[in-house]
Amino acid sequence: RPTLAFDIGGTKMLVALVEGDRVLATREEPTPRAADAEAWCDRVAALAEAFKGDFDAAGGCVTGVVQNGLWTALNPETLPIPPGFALGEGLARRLGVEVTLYNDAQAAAWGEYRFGAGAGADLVFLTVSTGIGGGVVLDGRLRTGKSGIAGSAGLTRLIGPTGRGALLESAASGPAFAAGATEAGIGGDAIAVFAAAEAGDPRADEIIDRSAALVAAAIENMNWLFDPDVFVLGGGIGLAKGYRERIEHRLAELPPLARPVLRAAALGKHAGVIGAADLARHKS
Ligand code: BMX
Repeated sequence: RPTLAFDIGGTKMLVALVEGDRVLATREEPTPRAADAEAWCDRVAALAEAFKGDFDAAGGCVTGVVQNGLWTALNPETLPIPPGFALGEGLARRLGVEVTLYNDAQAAAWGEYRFGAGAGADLVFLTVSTGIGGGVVLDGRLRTGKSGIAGSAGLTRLIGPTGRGALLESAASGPAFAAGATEAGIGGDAIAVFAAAEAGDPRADEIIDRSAALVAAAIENMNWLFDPDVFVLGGGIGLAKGYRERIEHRLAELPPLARPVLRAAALGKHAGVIGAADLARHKS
C-alpha cells in the first residue's frame, strides 16, 4: 500500500502519495510564513484529505531539525518554527497514523541513495533553496548525528579575513539572491535573478556566480572530510539552469585526488517525499 509523505520547506509544502520510488499523486501549496506551526499541521492534514483511505503509514520531512518528534529551527530566518514544537504528535492526531519524521535534506539524501543519483553509494546531498540543507549517507546508513543536525551545510560558518564570517546559507541561498537582486536593481527573488541572467544581465550573472562559488567551496571542504563517492545537488536554486555547471567549473580546478563528483538530484523536487516515505517503511 502507498505511503503518505510530506515535505514542509521554507517556501512550499508538498504532500504526496508514494509507492517505492513512484510518486502517485501530489498536492502542493506555499508555506504560510507566519510562525504558526498548528496552522502548518492543519494545512498538511487538509492536503492529505485527498488521499484519505489510500495509505496506512506516513512519513514526513521538514526544514529544521526533528528530535523525538519535536521540531526546531536551526535558522529561524528559513522558517520561524516555535522551538520544540510537537510535530509528530500534532500530525499523528490529524492523520490518524504514526508519523516518522526527518529533516528535509536528510530525507532527500536517503531518497537519492535508495532510488536516485547516488544509488548504493556513499553520498552527501545538498539542497540550495530557501536555506541550504544537507544529508549524509555513509556505508548504507543515513547519518543524522547525535542531535539530528548532521549534514546541515547551510549552518556552516564562512571564514573571512577577520575570522568568523556569515553562515553559508545567509550568503548563498534564496534570501541572498533576493538581497542581491534588490541591490542590483533587478528586484524579485532567485527566479527573477536566473531569468535576468538568461536574458544576459551581467549583474544577475554575478549574483549566481557568487552563490555557486561559495557552494563549490563548501563542497570542496566537505570532500576533504568525507571523500564520498558522489555529491548530489538539489533544491530550486541547486537545480536551476546552469547553476550546477558553475559549481562544476570550479571543482574541475581541484587536483584529481581531491576532486568531488557532483550530480543533479535524479528525483528532483520529489527527493524528500520519496526518501521520507521509504524511511517511514523501513526505519533506516
Ligand atoms: C536551513 C535549516 C535546515 C534545512 C535547510 C533547507 C531551518 C528551518 N532549516 O539550513 O534544517 O534543511 O535550511 O531548507 O533551520 P529549505 O526550507 O530551504 O528546504
